[in-house]
Amino acid sequence: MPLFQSAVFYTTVADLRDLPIDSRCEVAFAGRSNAGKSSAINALANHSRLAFVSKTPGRTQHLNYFRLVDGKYFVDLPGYGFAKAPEEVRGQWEGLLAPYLQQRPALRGLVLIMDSRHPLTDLDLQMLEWFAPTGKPIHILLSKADKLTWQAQCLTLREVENAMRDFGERCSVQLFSSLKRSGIQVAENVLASWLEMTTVVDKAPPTGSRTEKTARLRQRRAVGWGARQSAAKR
Ligand SMILES: Nc1nc2c(ncn2[C@@H]2O[C@H](COP(=O)(O)OP(=O)(O)O)[C@@H](O)[C@H]2O)c(=O)[nH]1
Ligand SMILES: [Mg+2]
Repeated sequence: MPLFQSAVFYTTVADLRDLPIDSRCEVAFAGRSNAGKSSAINALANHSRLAFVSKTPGRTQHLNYFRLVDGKYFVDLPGYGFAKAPEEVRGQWEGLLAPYLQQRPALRGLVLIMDSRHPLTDLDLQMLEWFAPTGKPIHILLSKADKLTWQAQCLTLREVENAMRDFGERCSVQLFSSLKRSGIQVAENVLASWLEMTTVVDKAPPTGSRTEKTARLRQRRAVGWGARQSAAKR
């Protein structure tokens, strides 16, 4: 069973005073509106509609808490980037988001979702520049990877990895697709370690299984390819 499968919607917080007091560990999800944040939370929880409750009118501007197990939560933050009045943006940032991200002891790290076709927007960079000095880790999901070719995925990953060097070693990046359900295990491992939860390790295939034979065959082919390469160089 996926680790976060028991996630349930818990509460919506519009005021710092209403933050859950029993929370020991939580992970916040941020990103531009439409980047795929709700879909990523749903994919991690293996639940098709869980995070879409945060689309309910009245909840989109607030923090939405999903309880994983006792005292551990995912927190869906308001998406940024939609045209809003500057004073509204400032009010929300200064009154709720900034103090939450900066001062919440239970917050273990930030997952930043970026559409892999348009990563590193100005607002993403502002968020990174602002959050990195807290010293807490940041994990970037390059979402909707299914919309890129394999080659474009590799290029984007490298580009974002290079840009992340400026933000210190507590920042990691991966490709992700909620649609194809790819990258989920990698993300689950990162979040499990932040939340001090234990991931369920798949059982190793029995010796002599087809999977193992295929792996050996692939290894042999790879070795053969390497050998041809070095022969060509000589
Ligand atoms: N192709 C594809 N579309 C996705 C993926 N994740 C999200 N979407 C689509 O992108 C749109 C915005 O997704 P949503 O999760 O609501 O974004 P949010 O505003 O960041 O919460 C929706 O139409 C989703 O169906 C993905 O992995 N692949
Ligand atoms: Mg959403």
